[in-house]
Amino acid sequence: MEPSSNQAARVASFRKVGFSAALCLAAAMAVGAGALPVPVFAAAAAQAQPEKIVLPVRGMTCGACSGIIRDELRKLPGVVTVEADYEKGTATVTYRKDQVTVEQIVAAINKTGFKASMPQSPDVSPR
Ligand SMILES: [Cu+2]
Repeated sequence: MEPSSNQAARVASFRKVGFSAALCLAAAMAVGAGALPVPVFAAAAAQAQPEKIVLPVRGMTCGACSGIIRDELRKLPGVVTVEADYEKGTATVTYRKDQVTVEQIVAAINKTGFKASMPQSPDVSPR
């Protein structure tokens, strides 16, 4: 599939600021291209921009489950925003990679009793 010029421009701007363009593009595709919350990035323009990642999480069955994950991840230094969606089975996290790693985020989710895994390629990501 040919990337749209919009996507290409996005990748180019990510590269300029040192983003992992492939990862961000994967996240954007996972949530549907164009659904990327641009204001989150714009607000952080002054400093290094946060990475965004969509993690598959198993075991969530209701809003309280996603709330537990949100509360736990918000305690982690470097985590900027957390959206946990029990219907999709995903946790969408923006974080500062100089302060926290994806491994630490996954470990924090697993500590709650839910099972998070590293992000998959867009082809097999839950929607
Ligand atoms: Cu629940």
